[in-house]
Formats: sequence, structure tokens, C-alpha cells
Amino acid sequence: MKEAEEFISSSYRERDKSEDEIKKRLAEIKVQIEQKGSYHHTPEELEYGAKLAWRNSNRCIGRLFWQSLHVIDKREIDTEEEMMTALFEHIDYATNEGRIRPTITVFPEEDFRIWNHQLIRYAGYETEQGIIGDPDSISFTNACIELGWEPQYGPFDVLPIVIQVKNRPPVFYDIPKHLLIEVPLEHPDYEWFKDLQLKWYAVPIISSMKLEIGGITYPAAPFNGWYMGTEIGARNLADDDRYNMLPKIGSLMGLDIESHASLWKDRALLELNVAVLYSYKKKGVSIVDHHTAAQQFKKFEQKEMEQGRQVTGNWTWLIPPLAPATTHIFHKPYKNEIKKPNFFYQHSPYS
Ligand code: HEM
Ligand code: NRG
Repeated sequence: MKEAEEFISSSYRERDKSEDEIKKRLAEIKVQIEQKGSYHHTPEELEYGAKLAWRNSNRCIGRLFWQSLHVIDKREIDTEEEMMTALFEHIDYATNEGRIRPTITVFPEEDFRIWNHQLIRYAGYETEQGIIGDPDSISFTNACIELGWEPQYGPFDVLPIVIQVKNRPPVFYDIPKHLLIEVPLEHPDYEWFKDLQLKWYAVPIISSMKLEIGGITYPAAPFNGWYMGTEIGARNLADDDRYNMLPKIGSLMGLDIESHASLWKDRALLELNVAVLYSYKKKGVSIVDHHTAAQQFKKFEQKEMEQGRQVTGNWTWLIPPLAPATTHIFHKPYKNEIKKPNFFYQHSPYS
């Protein structure tokens, strides 16, 4: 009730509702809580609550666009098949042939769980010859194999979507090929770059976090925006415990990879990131570079200040992993206070 009160009164006020409406709605919620121990959000409360959860996401640099989030209300679904269909629809709507639309689908408050970290992600296999694919996906990939999914042992195998409904055994579904956009990576100046046969998928759709609004928790509420280039070029393909591509790229660039002081890592990292931005642009898939993203975040800070709200943020996540000190974010502190509604980590349903 206390969480509901906080959410309803502050969000209704922001939406220019009267004190009378707040009172009336809270009385209604009180009855619902007394009768069933919980209450039901109106579609408007859900929509605005999801937007606030994005606005309050301290690790996110993309928050300028919080008001444009497209919220799909799927709280009334009942079966595995319905959930699968809703997830495919999310992928299709959000991908939008490359002109990515920030989208969230909200599933029922209980009994529905998505096992994937992201709806679209590459498998990782631990083999006798070493790791193939994305090392970050190894444990989930093993869970999929145990459920009967057929491993292909390629470097970029798209994992199936695993959903679990009402404590029934989990089921997996392959994402239809026509719904997937992937971007093969090439470099504007280095002909050889495409021969590395690197690629990444178009849309990051986080599906492992829970959405909390006004005391109600939604454990399945996958959301997406578009990528910032560094997520792919400075982390996913670069980290030595991910695809670890820097040594290969540095060598192909003809750099002295034996000497730290040659800054071969920095130069390889830079060209990998150039390739990511160039390739997404060429394929017509939305992406933002970290300088533009930081400028957009600055605009978000200004707009929030104009509204009399203090921007909270997690500096360690907000600074980009490439040239951080070239952005304004690096040079100021952020208060990492957790406001609600928000997205939170939750226990993995497997392992
Ligand atoms: C984190 C960018 C949209 C919620 C992040 C991160 C980046 C980012 C770069 C840090 C990720 C990392 O270091 O792994 C963007 C961009 C968007 C966008 C460019 C384009 C529109 C969204 C949307 C939501 C959202 C639509 C939710 C509705 C979050 C959350 C995190 C995050 C909760 C933290 C994730 C975690 O803790 O693992 N975002 N974002 N973002 N973003 Fe955004
Ligand atoms: N770094 C992760 C994705 C985290 C969220 N990033 C976004 N979110 N851009 C990766 O896959 O590289 N979003 O909702 O757009």
C-alpha cells in the first residue's frame, strides 16, 4: 500500500491529474489489496510506470527518449504459445526493418518467466578445442541443450527462447529467421576486415530483469532500445572473456602486439568500433556512437533539471568504455540513488 501510494500520487501529479482522482484511485487500491492482497494497474498506470522505470535506470545513457517507450500490455495471456507469439511480435515490432523502436512487453505478475538474458543472443560452447561462440552464454546454452535444443557449434548461433509457465517444464522455441536482422561487420578502409566474418544482431532485448511499479513486480517484461556502438565494439567483441578479437585485429593491422607501449590494443579497439558503426549505418540498423549518446544524455539531464527533478546515475556504467574522458559524463559525479519504478536483477530460473 505504501509503495502504491508513492507511485500513484507522484505519477498522477506528473500527469496533471487532480488530488481528487488520486484519492479516489487510492481508495480503490486499498479495497483491492484488502480483498486479494494485491492490486491491478490500469493500462495508463502500467504504461507510465514502465516509462518511469526507464527514466530511473541509473546505468542507462539512453534515457532522453524515455517518453517514447512503446508499452505492450500482455498481462492477460495464459499459455506458452501465447507468450511465444507475444515475444515474436515484440521482436518484429521493435526491429521495424532496422529502424528500431524502444519497446517493452509486460507479462503477468506471476507464473510466467523468460530464461534468456536477452531474447536474441549467441550461444557459447565449452569444447575440448576451447570455447566457441559467446563465453557469456555458456551456462544458458548448456541449459538449452539439456532441454533438447540441438547445438550447432558455430560462433554466432542464435539461441532459442526458453519460457516457463506455471511451474510446468520449460519449453524452447527457435526464433523464425525472417524476424532476425544481423549485421555483418566490415571496415570502411580495411578490405580484410570482412574476412574476419564478424557480425552482431540488430536489437538488444533484455529479458532477465524484473520491472517494479508501485509495489507490483513483473518478472517477465523484456525491453529494448538500440545499441550504443561501444557495447558491441568495446565489450562484446573485444573483452578477453568475450569474443577477444583485439589480438587478431591488431596483428592484421600490422601492429606490434608484443609491446603494450605500441598501444596496439587501443588502435585495434578504435578500428573495431569504427567498423561496428559503419556496418550498422550501411545496413540501415539504428545505432548510436558514444559521443552522440553522451550529448543526448546531457540533454536528458537538462530536461530533468527543468522539471525540478534530480538526475540519478551510476557513473561507473554511464561512462563509455572508449574515450570516456571526451564525454561530459566523465567529468562530473552522479548520485546513484535508486528511485522506483525501476528494473532490477532477479534470480536466474536455471542453474
Ligand atoms: C543499460 C544504452 C534504451 C534500460 C544501458 C547501457 C547502455 C544503454 C550503453 C549500458 C549497458 C552495458 O554497459 O552493458 C541505451 C540506448 C538505448 C537504451 C542507446 C536506446 C534507446 C533503454 C530502454 C530501457 C533501458 C528502452 C528500458 C525500458 C536500461 C537498463 C540498463 C541499461 C535497465 C541496465 C542494464 C543492466 O544492469 O544490465 N543502456 N539504452 N535502456 N538500460 Fe539502456
Ligand atoms: N550491453 C548489452 C546490452 C545492455 C543494454 N543495452 C542497451 N539497452 N542498449 C549488450 O548486449 O551488449 N537497450 O535497451 O537498448
